[in-house]
Amino acid sequence: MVIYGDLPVNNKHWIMLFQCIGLGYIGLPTAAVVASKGVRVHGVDVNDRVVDTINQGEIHIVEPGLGEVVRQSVASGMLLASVEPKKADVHLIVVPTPFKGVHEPDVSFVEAATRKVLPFLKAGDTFIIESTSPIGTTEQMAVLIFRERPELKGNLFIAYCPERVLPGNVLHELVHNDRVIGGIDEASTLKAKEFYELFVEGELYGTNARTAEMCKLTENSSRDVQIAFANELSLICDKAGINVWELIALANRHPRVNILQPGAGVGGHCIAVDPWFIVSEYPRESRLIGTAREINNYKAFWCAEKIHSSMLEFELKHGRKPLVALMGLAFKPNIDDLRESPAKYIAQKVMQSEQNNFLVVEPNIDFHSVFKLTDYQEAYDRADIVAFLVTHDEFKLLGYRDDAVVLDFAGVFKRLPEPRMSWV
Ligand code: SAJ
Repeated sequence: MVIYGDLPVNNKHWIMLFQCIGLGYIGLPTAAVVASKGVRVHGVDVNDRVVDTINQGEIHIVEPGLGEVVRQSVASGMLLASVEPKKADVHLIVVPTPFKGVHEPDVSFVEAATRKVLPFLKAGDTFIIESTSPIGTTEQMAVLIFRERPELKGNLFIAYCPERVLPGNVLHELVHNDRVIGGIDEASTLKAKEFYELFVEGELYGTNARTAEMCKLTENSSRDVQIAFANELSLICDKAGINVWELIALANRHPRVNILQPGAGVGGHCIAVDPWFIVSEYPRESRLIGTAREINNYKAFWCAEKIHSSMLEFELKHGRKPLVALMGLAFKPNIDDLRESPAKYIAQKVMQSEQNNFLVVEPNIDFHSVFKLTDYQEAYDRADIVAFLVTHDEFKLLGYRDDAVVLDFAGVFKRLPEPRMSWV
């Protein structure tokens, strides 16, 4: 067992021990990067299997480059994981904020983590929340802390700093992205900034806690609204017989237009979730944000309906049921993450009544407990109807099949299924 006290201390840091509560997609990379800067890190997670895995120098998530940083940090004794918190100088809360009820943010994990660390806080400590949180959460946690530990009032720095990293590029973005840091007071903002200066090479922008909380929700809502615009265009273009990909490429030649890409819907645990944190609290004021969410959800439903109607058309025309290839299950290209995936939703929906006539493809995973997976080339070659749900790189190398019905929802070939020239 490694005892922190036995290890050489990097004296240039004022932080003797950094404590990271939550060792998931954001917490673990942050813990490992901070450890790699010569600061001792105590990582805490409720899951003892996660803790054991990390203490063996291994990782439980898929993220390029992370395995090596964790291995080195653990081997050097700078990173140690546990299910229990301890005294430290900086405490970072990086736990999930899921939904409860109808799209209401559930901050109970943030609160539980705060309560767990409460007995270990001491005067002069810095307490930072990174979990995506509804406006006012940091202030609420400050109230909770000072109610239980009134002697710390005026002696604790409390701030909110949202994470902004893109899954798949976390290690680079963790260091190079600019950060927004909002303290409950000026001193807290400055102290939290000092912590991020240890490993962030991007700019650090100070503000208050509520603005920092809203900033995170705004970033992901902005992307959601912009994708909804692209998805809405795809619905209009489908009816109008216009190639939406060509349309967007042309419109984007305007110097002040930059439309995103339509797809099978919006997935992941961030963009498909965070806008609801605004909508649930400010429903009357956030009509555009709420509508964007509905449009992006509807797009997945629409894709499933399209597959169904293509299957019926095929059966009417050929007198037999078609074989359908569902290409991709991940929530976005070239990853193995299926969380909140519109592609998975579509597959589940179209396969509800019958499973036999579908070939499900996901080249980034070997096994799925619900779907029997087929090799992508085999599925593509055999199917009568091919529905592209994700633009994985492998799919782009396939030759276009003129002899199949190609439903290119994700924009692999960016072609219309068939020429529709109503003016001829
Ligand atoms: N998508 C489209 N069209 C596009 C771009 C994306 O349909 O033109 C879809 C993707 O296929 C996917 C979804 O949107 O289903 C979300 O993918 P993404 O790559 O836009 O974002 P995430 O969820 O991987 O990461 C986002 C990032 N936020 C922003 O870009 C504003 C990331 O920086 C955040 O840190 C992350 O959410 C988070 O954790 O909040």
